[in-house]
Amino acid sequence: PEFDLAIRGGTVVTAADTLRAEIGIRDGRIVTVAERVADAARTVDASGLLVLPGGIDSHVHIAQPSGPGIVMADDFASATRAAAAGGNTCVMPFALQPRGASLREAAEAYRALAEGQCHVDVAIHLIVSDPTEAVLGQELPALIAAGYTSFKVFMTYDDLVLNDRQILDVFDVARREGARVMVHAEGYDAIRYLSERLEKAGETRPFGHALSRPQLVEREAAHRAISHAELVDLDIVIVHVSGEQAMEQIAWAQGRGLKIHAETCPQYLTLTADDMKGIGDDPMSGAKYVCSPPPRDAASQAAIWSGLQRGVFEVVSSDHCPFRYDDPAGKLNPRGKTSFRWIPNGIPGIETRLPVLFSEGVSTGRITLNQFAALTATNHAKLYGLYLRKGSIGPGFDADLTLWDPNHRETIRQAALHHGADYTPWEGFQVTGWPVMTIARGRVIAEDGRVLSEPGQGRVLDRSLAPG
Ligand code: DUC
Ligand code: ZN
Ligand code: ZN
Ligand code: ZN
Repeated sequence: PEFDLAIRGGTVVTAADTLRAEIGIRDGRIVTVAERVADAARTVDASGLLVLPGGIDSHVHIAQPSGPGIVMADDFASATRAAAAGGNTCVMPFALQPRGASLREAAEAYRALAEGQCHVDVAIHLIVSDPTEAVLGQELPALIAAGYTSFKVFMTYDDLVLNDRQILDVFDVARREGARVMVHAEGYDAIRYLSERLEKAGETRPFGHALSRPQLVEREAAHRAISHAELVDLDIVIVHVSGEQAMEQIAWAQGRGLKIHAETCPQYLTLTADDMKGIGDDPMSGAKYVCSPPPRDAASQAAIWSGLQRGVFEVVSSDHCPFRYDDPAGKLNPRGKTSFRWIPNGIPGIETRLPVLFSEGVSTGRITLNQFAALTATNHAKLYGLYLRKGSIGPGFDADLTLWDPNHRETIRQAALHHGADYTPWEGFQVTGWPVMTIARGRVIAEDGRVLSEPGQGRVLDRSLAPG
């Protein structure tokens, strides 16, 4: 037979097109997309299904050091297993430079941790926490040239925060070397001021987390990041935009012709700050929803949806950052401490991102199928230097596909998920639309909720520089 695999009978969806077509795959790549393709060793019948580009989740945290006594709930095997089950074929986690340590060594150690463990392809971003002369002058340029073409900087957190001069310096390196910078925009000093005031007033519940990081904290930092980017003449990505106010700053900058890219996440479309109050008489259960920035309110959710519709946002990522709930190394009383300030920030979502966005976005008519493909795959590939290899369906692309049943109704349950966390923030959430098969480089890696791949089938990718 001419092909290893043919997909027949489905509706192929890309960022640009929706069409009835067959796909011929050989050696892990798409060779042909046509009305009819030739014989194949195996044929998958996609009748009644959508054939989407495999999900790319360009913002996930896997096995990331999270402070003394705190352990992330996923390693590379479990996170990428969950990713595969959720319709994803590529994820992008972060190699974190600890303060005082070498960025290059952190990148190499993190890559070694991933090799041989992954079910889907992985491309690694860096986190720059200590921009010393050696990092700015040698390590970072060398890493960018070696394929680590994107990195994240933080405007908050004791162990990660960069001051404004440091931000300008790393932006300058990124502009010179052509790298993509992701910015966590929340203001460090304002959060500290509010946190101390709340604790003094006895507000230590998980809900205090939301009160310590109101929208203006994100709005101010987003504006500051935009100003720094304009000063240095750099395109940046403002990640995990949660609030209407930060989004307004971004839309304002885009309206002035600045290339500010933006990402949002399902939690900012479907969860609210009130979730952090917990259920019934158990305020601590609100810890299950503690992430940064925090989810907002219904008005902010509506604004973020309109930003998706208008193109303010290019990507929807999960910001998967999993901690166990009922575990002293996780959310509940970490190391015996009881204030919201010690709850590790982050929620699991690598497996639920696509169903939640499809159901709330496409099934409700808020976004089109083509927007869905762009927001979940194509634009991730374009932003981070993977395009023409990944992110769409066409000759030459890796055969990374998700077969999607748009009519399948499902209730999200922790018991059915594959991640290492012991809960999901979307427990009991009902969705219409579900991934029924995930194909990665031409091999079926998940089908009907069962993961069929072995760890190591996914590769650690080197990347090229992304265009503007
Ligand atoms: N930032 C993230 O990107 N993820 C989780 C926590 C955080 O602060
Ligand atoms: Zn962040
Ligand atoms: Zn994150
Ligand atoms: Zn079904």
